[in-house]
Amino acid sequence: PGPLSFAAVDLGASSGRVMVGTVGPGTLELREAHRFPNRPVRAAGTLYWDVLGLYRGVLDGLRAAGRTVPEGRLTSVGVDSWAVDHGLLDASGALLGNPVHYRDGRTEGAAERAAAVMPPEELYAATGLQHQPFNTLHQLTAARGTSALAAARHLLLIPDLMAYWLTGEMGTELTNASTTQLVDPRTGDWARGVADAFGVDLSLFPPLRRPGDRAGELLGEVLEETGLAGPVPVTAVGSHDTASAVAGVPADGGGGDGAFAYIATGTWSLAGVELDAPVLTEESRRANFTNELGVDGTVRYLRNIMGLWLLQECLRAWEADGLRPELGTLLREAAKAPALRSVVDAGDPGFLAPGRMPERVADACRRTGQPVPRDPAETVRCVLDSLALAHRRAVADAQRLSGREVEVVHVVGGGVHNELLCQLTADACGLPVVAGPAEAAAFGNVLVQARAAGAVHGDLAGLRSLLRATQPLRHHEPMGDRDAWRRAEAAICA
Ligand code: ADP
Ligand code: LRH
Repeated sequence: PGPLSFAAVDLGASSGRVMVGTVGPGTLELREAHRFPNRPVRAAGTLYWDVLGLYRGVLDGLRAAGRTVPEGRLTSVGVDSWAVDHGLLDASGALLGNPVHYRDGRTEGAAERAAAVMPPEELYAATGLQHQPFNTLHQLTAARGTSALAAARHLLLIPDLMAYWLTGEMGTELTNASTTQLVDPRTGDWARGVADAFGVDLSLFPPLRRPGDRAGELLGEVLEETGLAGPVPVTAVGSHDTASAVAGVPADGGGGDGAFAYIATGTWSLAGVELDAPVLTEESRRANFTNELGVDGTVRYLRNIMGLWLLQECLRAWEADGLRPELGTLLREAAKAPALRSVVDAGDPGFLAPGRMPERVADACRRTGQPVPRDPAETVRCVLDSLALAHRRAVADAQRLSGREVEVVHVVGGGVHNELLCQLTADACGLPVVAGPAEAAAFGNVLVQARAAGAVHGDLAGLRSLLRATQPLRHHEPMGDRDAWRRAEAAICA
């Protein structure tokens, strides 16, 4: 049989896309069928995702995907998206209100509220999850007493909600479930003690499924809407976008590259290493490293860094001011701006909420006694230097805390298009960076489907070798003054 075609639905915080992957032995191609913006909406004081708008984008994307494959025939569909967020559904399966955005302010004070229920050391030992105010556990605590939660009989994480609308079947995919702070990373099962202590009803979650499991079949109404030729199975993938992105890292498992670190750079930078078992030490908790679950029983041991969100929000502010910023031009100017003139802590939760980003970056420089960026180019340079510095710290901490030495850093995600960021990351880490693919999450999504369908075989290393053999990658060698990064790090840590 010839190569098979798969649709990867990949919903990022800044855009959603439906990609078509063509896979066979020695063949791996990915084409964009449809991309649509993901624009949150604030209404009556709450920040929401436009979840039906996103689902419309998925349907439009599947229709576009069908037009690109012979006889409109897809072998299967897989869905991944950002983590932690969810819809609540009543007993009939109707959505009870719009899913709230993880950047909404309702979880402010989550750390204190949680500590009153369970000491943070105990919570970390049980779940291995870094503290983020938006972890599903804290969102459910914040939603306590609302009529939606009272009426809810099902809770579906965003990709599981999309899969439910596509198939009529409910499930909870494990890699994304691991971001709820309600899963024990040692067993890959629910952390029942945590759920009991926090009063979370685990029966809201439909049964767990794993990447590669069958997740249903496109409903008749979906086939009609999209023009696809049925039957089309939906396959569970690493439905957490970062799990799919890490599966889509073109690392050399054969030892050529040695151990690798990865940085998935999109709206967030997720920087860390892949492990066989979680690290649940107190030192790891204090360093705010997380143990999320990956494809094939792996552990994604990583830290969340604010990522290109800082840049996205600067661009949005400048646009609102009528400046009409053009990203390519700004990046070219930023490359010429003075290096490491000022840096901010790109791990600071103070940058989580939307709004006024250039001013907030300037305020952070002022507070730390550093020069304030004088124009957009200098602000962009400050943001990129700060991200590279945070990448350096995360890669170093991941090695120290896991005991694994790293020889190469793989950068995947939209940030691959930003050559300056990739070079600064190589310089800051003092390690070679391999950049690409930008659409690693879609590749990871497609490869897991393709393996489930028998189009490819093997373990993660085998899937990655197919990526390495077929995709263009860019190499960045570390350059410049190493000591400058050490000094910048010392300034931030002080
Ligand atoms: P997410 O999945 O979180 O929505 P992506 O992985 O799509 O994020 O990455 C989006 C980011 O990638 C943008 O915010 C932008 O900074 C960067 N990016 C995308 N295209 C380009 C480009 N052509 N040049 C530079 N940066 C780019
Ligand atoms: C990246 C991501 C990240 C989560 C955040 C909520 O898209 O899934 O891994 O921490 O969104």
